Amino acid sequence: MTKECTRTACPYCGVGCGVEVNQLGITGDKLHPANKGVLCVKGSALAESLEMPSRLLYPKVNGREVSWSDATDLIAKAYFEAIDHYDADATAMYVSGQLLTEDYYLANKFMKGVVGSANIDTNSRLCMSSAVVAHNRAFGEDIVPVNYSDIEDAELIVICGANTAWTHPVLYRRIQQAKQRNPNLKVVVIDPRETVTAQQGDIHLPLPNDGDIALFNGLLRYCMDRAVLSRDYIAQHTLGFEELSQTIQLPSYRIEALSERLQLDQELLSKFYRWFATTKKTVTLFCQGVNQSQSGADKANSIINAHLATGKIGYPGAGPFSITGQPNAMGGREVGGLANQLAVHRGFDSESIGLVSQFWQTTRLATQPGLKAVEMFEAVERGDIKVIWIMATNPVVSMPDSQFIRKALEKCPLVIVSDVTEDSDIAQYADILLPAAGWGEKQGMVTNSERMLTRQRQFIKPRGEIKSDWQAIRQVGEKLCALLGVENGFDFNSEAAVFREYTAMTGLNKESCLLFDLSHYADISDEEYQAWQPTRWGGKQPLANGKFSFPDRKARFIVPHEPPSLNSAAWWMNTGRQRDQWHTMTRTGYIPHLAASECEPTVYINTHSAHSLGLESNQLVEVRSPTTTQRVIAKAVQDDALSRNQLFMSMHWAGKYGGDSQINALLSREVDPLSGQPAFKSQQVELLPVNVKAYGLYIGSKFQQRDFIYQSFQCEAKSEVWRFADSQTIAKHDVATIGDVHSQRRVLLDIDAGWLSVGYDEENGTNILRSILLVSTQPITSDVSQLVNLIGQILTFSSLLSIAAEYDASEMICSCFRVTDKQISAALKSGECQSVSQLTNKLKCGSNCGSCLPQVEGLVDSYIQTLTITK
Ligand SMILES: Nc1nc2c(c(=O)[nH]1)N[C@H]1C(S)=C(S)[C@@H](COP(=O)(O)OP(=O)(O)OC[C@H]3O[C@@H](n4cnc5c(=O)[nH]c(N)nc54)[C@H](O)[C@@H]3O)O[C@H]1N2
Ligand SMILES: Nc1nc2c(c(=O)[nH]1)N[C@H]1C(S)=C(S)[C@@H](COP(=O)(O)OP(=O)(O)OC[C@H]3O[C@@H](n4cnc5c(=O)[nH]c(N)nc54)[C@H](O)[C@@H]3O)O[C@H]1N2
Ligand code: SF4
Ligand SMILES: [Mo]
Repeated sequence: MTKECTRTACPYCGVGCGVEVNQLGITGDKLHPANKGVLCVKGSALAESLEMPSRLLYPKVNGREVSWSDATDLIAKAYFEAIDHYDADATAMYVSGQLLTEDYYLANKFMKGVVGSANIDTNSRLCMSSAVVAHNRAFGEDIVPVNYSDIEDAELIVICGANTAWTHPVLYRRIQQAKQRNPNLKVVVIDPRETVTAQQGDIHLPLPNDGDIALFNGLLRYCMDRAVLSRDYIAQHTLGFEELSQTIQLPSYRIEALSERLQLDQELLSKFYRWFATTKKTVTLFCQGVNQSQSGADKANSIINAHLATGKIGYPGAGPFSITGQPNAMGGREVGGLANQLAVHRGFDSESIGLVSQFWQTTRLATQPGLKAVEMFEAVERGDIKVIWIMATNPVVSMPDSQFIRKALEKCPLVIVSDVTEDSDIAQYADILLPAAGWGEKQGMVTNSERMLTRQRQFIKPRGEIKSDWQAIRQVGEKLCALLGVENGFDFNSEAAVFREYTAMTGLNKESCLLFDLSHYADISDEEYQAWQPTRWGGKQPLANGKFSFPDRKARFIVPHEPPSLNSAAWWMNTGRQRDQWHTMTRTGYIPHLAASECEPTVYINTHSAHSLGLESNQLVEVRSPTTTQRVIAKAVQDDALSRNQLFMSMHWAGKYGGDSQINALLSREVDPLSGQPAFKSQQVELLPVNVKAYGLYIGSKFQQRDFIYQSFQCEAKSEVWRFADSQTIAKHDVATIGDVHSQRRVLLDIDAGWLSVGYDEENGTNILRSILLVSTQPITSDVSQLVNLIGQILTFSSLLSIAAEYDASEMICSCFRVTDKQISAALKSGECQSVSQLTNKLKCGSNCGSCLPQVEGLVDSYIQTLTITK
């Protein structure tokens, strides 16, 4: 780490918090407008993330280290030969919203400008593409018309399909603070699950899967019947309301019919409608519960319709607010890195094709949209794509039908992967593996959810032969230009030089109706680029003048179509995120305190449904795809946040952490036909009990993997934790085939429903505890952090007994200080603590990043409720 203070940006979510790095460590940047010094649990763990195991340091071809020059020769030649023998569309690139803007710009230029194919798509297809379609259809451009400060100005905040308390925690904290300042501010949460976000709302509407369009059409109907639509705004600034109004006049959108259809309490529903209709300053936040659906674009448009029809847009405290997932999802959209965009908010119209060809000085420009993510991997599987370069994303885990994606890549003649670790699942499919500079080693620009550009800055010297992604593309780009005999379009010597060309390109929009134009930075000097301060484009309030980006300057209403419902399905699988993990765990799985809250692949199920199936808590179950032979085994945990037929699993479990229990293996490739975004949140599945004869838990450092039916891994500070299960009994004499115990001394104890093996070494006359192996016919539910702490300690009879006694489940609430729900309840019950602040003082929970405060508050609230009931 450098000695000076470096101001940079967090590499995780789209809130885009500023981070300060100095000798003392990594903290929130007090001067950054997005977070003013605050970081969430993931941001607070950034220093630990720098200790990544299995860091990839050298380029490799078929597992053998090679020079960059040899690796990039091979890549350029492969692209050239595929273009020459087939055509440009026989090649592809699949990139990521975690690239920096400069990386993204060069990737887009490489594929669309030099290779001559728009087969460049990105994991933002899985994330933001429905919102992009909705913005383009309604506004004529992919514009987010809201800033974070609108949260503070609003009087009603609607959170639809977003678990903001967990996924955008610092933004959520701003909502909570705004509520403290303004007691009139109301929060409504629309989510089929009663998430932590929903628990904290004034109203929670637990709508059925994909019920959003009906809900928002019903809202318009309510406003229309009560004459509270903004007729002036509709007349002056919009088109298409007539057609929409015919739909919303259907009897099925009357509140009585809706409340029955959506199984929502009519009083609650009309309260939400009344609040929306009567509150001028209303912001509607939405995220993946809206976007990741067969009708994601229509869902997003139904929200935008409601804002346009009531004129709630274009002034402080109002507007539809699509929050971005990844740190630079927005930057990628600005660059134009999706297959159906050309560049800088432009599509494949002839004017744009002309302007972009001229700007890039190319005759090879792609002139039609390329393949969207799912289609792209289908083309790979068919053999139509001969070379694919995958950068900063892990599609063999994160794409739907991930087994299909694996098969496709196995068939592909050349797979190039740029990653920071060789442990990632995608790295296993690479013919050529390129070592990418990760956070802290690379630098460039990112744009957050509110269009604010922040510099990520380098503060660690890259080790080995690590290079930034843009440098890898530059090398290949230069070589491909030479092979094709075209002028070198990659003569950049720094990120600043790339940024200058990119911002100059956005000047193509100057004479158009498009708002996006950063060309005033085209002459920025290297020093100015270095000293860049967080800057938002789009002015104080984009769309404030009611002028949209269509030639007639009017916004469009879209008639949204309701998707088929999964209400009658036996089991509906909803998927998403946990508070403490990031995506496929490659950057958070190895940080012990982040791994402690959901410590094995888990399927959440309503208590009543679990009972009716005779399922005990923590028993393993099998989730099956109704259409393929895929199955996933996971621990069943009862959760009344879910409706009767709804299941929930997190998307994170991957690599050695999740073993074969990766939910996306089951999910179908069904997408929104308009955006191509997969329906990750609404999939039909089957649920079956699993015949388990033995449940196992191993804590130590030398687990021997066997062909168990289930296996998962949790990283702990002093040791590894493995959980496993088998359909065969595991007898005591099998002990040597599982743990490291055969090389040590051990004690074997019989315990309730199983046996326990404790491995230890004798050192200078004392016995040091090395491993604990527990096998039981019953699910094992102990809080392993207590057991882990025993490892390395002197083994005494009492520690042995405490191991045997330690089988009690608890939930990790505060990851920073490892405080469980049990400890909190005990402090409340004993009367020692009666409020969140007392708990924070005593147990420290919530006193670091504050990400768990909503849950701590929830525990205090429910404790107070039980007191009232017992009184
Ligand atoms: N901790 C953490 N934070 C993250 C990430 C992470 O990996 N970990 N990833 C980042 C990224 S890339 C993204 S895209 C965001 C995602 O952020 P969010 O969208 O907030 O997170 P999800 O958990 O994917 O899904 C949100 C909610 O949608 C609900 N939902 C499901 N179906 C429906 C429906 O039909 N209608 C409605 N209204 N709701 C529905 C789910 O129950 C879930 O609670 O998070 C970002 N932040
Ligand atoms: N079931 C289900 N599936 C989902 C979702 C869901 O809600 N449910 N959400 C979807 C969404 S919204 C998203 S955004 C995706 C996310 O899915 P992915 O993008 O596949 O997930 P990550 O784990 O972030 O993958 C990033 C990869 O890049 C590597 N990496 C990190 N930094 C760098 C770098 O600087 N350069 C390079 N070259 N590599 C780097 C990491 O090691 C890792 O292998 O998942 C999608 N999949
Ligand atoms: S909310 Fe958390 S993960 Fe998101 S940018 Fe801020 S610190 Fe990073
Ligand atoms: Mo995302």
